[in-house]
Order: sequence, then structure tokens, then C-alpha cells
Amino acid sequence: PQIALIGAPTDVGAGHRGASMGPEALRVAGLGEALRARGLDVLDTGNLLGPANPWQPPTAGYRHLDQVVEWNRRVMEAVASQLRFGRLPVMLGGDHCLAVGSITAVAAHCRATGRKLRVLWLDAHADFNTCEVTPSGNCHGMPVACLCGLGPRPLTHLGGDAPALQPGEIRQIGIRSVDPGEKKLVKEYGLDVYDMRHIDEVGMKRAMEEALAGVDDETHIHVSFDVDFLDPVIAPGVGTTIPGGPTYREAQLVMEMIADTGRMGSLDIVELNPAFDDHNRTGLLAVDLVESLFGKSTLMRD
Ligand code: DIR
Ligand code: MN
Ligand code: MN
Ligand code: MN
Repeated sequence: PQIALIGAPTDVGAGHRGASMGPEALRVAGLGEALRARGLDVLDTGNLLGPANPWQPPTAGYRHLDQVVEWNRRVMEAVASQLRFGRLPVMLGGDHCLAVGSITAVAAHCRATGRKLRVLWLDAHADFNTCEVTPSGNCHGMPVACLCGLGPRPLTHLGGDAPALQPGEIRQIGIRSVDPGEKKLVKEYGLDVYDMRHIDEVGMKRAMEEALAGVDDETHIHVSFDVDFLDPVIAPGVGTTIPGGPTYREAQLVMEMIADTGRMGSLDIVELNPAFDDHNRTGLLAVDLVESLFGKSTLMRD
């Protein structure tokens, strides 16, 4: 299908300013051209507009909740409309709070078309905080909880019904930073977490085979790629670096194994923060990995 790039320049959900420059950094790194060079048809729909970052402290456990809700409405509408056109939406964040909007739209699309949904959440963080347990009040640490029905009503019910997603539809990969209260909730909700310890023990190949088990021709895979998934040695351009992430080759293997399924139907690229980057090297790396997600292979046998 045709690929639709949707820029969503936010940092209202984050603890640092600058992820709002992510969409442009991905374009400057050549995202559109790289995908076109693979023979793909790419439509860049430009950037969505939304409320500015008022840079306020949290109130009642949330920072900038009104702005987060408004941006998510706009992302949900844009992603839903591209899916209706039969296009493959690629949401360029922006911070990870926006996955509430993109995945709410994707989940509704899957229900309407009778497809099974598998969300692959590539992240250092579980993003399963609530206003009661969050250490920061930053909504980018909450989208998975919101999608599972746990959170403020305007986010949990963004698409009308809640929850948008069942925990069993999600696989989290690369996790290595989970807050104490968040960890209790992750266990209570039974999320399937392929954390770095597991990846160390069984290797990335087996971890991905496990995360992709059950994917079939009826499955729509949504990849939510938080760039802080990557080891900060190779990817410094994010707001919250956590050591001990996947290496370059491990990350490539993740992307290539997803591409091999042929089932990816939508993608978020979030948390790239050029203010922390070094000459856009993290942006360039993200583009390199996304090329692999769309089938570029380093194998000799393709
Ligand atoms: C932390 C950081 N768990 C929080 N979360 C981040 O503030 O909720 N998610 N950075 O991407
Ligand atoms: Mn995240
Ligand atoms: Mn993260
Ligand atoms: Mn983050």
C-alpha cells in the first residue's frame, strides 16, 4: 500500500522539550527518500497542528493533560482517515503519548475489518504508569495503560469505547526501566514483556520468535517504535536514555524479523529528540532501521 507520513510535533507528554522537532529531523535524515528508493509509494501529509507546550508542572498527576488529549484526537483522526484510504500510516512523533491516538485508530480499524491486532511496543520503558503511580506526571509514560483502559477518561475513551486494546494484543520488547508502582500494574494486567534480561538469556532471535508467535495472514501488526528502545551508545538523541539496550545488529534483527512477516500495517516513530542528538545521527539511525522494517535486508539471500 501507499505509505502516509503524518507528522505530530509534540513534546507535551515528555519531561524534556525537543521531541517536537522529531518529524523534521526524520525528514532531514531522508525518511521519505529512503522508502521511495525501496520502490514504495510515499505520501508526506505534512505536520498536524495542535496546542503549544505550556510547560507547566503536573496537576492531579498529569502534565498538560488537555494538550495531550487534543493532540491525540487529531492523531487518531489523521491515522483513521489514512487507514480508510487504504494507506499504511507512519506517525512521526513527537513524544510517545501520541500512541494512544494512533493505536486507538488502528484498533478500531482492525475491529471494523475483522483483522487480529498485534502491537509490538519497542521501548526501554513499559509506559504503563497512571496518575497514582507516575513518578513524573509525564503522559508519555502512560499510553499503554490508557489503551488498556487505565487512565483519564478522555484518553481511555478516545475512540468511544474502552478499552481500545486487550493486554494480550501487546508484546513489549527491549524493556529495562519500569517504575515500582508501574511494575505492579504490568504484572496485574499480565502484559507480555520481553525485557532485556530475557533477551540477554535467550537471544534476540528467539525473543522475537516468541513475540511474533501466532501472527498469521489475518493479523495487522502495529509497531510502536520509541527510539529510546535502542542502546544510548548508538542512539543518544532521546530525552530519556537508559543504558543496556539493543545493539545495532540486534535492532536490525528486530526490524528484519518484523518485515519478514509481511504483516506490518501501521507504525509510530516517537521520542526522537534532536536537542539531545549529535548531528542527527539518531535520526539517521532511525531511518536506517525503518528501511529494514520495510524490507531492506542485509542478507545475501534476498
Ligand atoms: C518514566 C519515563 N517511566 C515516567 N518514561 C518514559 O516518567 O513515566 N517513557 N520516558 O518513554
Ligand atoms: Mn515510550
Ligand atoms: Mn521510552
Ligand atoms: Mn521516553
